[in-house]
Amino acid sequence: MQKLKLSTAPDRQKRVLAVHDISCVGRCSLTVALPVLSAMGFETSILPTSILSTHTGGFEGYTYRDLSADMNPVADHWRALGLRFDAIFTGWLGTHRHVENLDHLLDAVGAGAELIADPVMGDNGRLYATLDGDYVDAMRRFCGRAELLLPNITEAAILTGTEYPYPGYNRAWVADMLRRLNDLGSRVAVLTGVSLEPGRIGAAAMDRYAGEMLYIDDAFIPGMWHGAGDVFASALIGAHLLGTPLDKALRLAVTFTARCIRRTRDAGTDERLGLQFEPELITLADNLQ
Ligand code: PXL
Repeated sequence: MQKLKLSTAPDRQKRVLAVHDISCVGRCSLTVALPVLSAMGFETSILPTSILSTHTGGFEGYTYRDLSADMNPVADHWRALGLRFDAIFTGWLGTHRHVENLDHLLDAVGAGAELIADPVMGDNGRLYATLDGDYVDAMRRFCGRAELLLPNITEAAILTGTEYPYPGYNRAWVADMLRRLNDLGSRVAVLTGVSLEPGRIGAAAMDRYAGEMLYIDDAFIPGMWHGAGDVFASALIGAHLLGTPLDKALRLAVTFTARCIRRTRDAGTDERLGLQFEPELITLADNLQ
């Protein structure tokens, strides 16, 4: 098979692989990662893990087609082509089989790629209903390989075997959790959906070599903002891969997500349709350094 001709120029466009489900309706996972990373200038390839008619958050009767059997043959084809990625970004995966297939993917095309994992598993202290203990075990093991890890508080508690912080937490708890996440193996841990004062919400991060906690927040807007984690993660990853320092990348992603939430709240559409991020993409691209 004829190998791909890949650029080695230092200023070449970076290529990112996004590995998530396709929820056909309800803006999350690939229907967020692909447009956001494209708008930020990346060549974005996708590996769909499954296809659902909608996401699973609040819809009844959604369809689900498992594509796990296709993942390894796809990776083998890419290996034969000599394909390489600058980063591999994983999100909602479906079952433990999908997570296990990632080892094969990394063997095939992972050399030189930065592995970025958003271990999508749950929210508000609860595991998503479709996931089970095997999934959690597989995800915990896989996250040990990630260089950048982006859980919310529920997922961080599950990954580190920590009690969910009910009724709340403080700055010291968040800093400790970031350290525990980095102890799993990551260089940078980012904790999403962190609120350190009433009426505010944002994200905290720690680079294991810097050791200090960064925290950026914005106004809290009550609601069930489906896909907000994916909007935030995609923007943060894009900025990070462009070489933006962590504090600036965090601010860019928090501000972008807050603007999308505000716009969605003002529009008053069904929250299950996800965030109206598309009209904000121009501002996001303009704000890149
Ligand atoms: O945005 C997270 C997500 C992704 N994919 C599917 C989901 C969810 C959250 O519920 O159900 C299918």
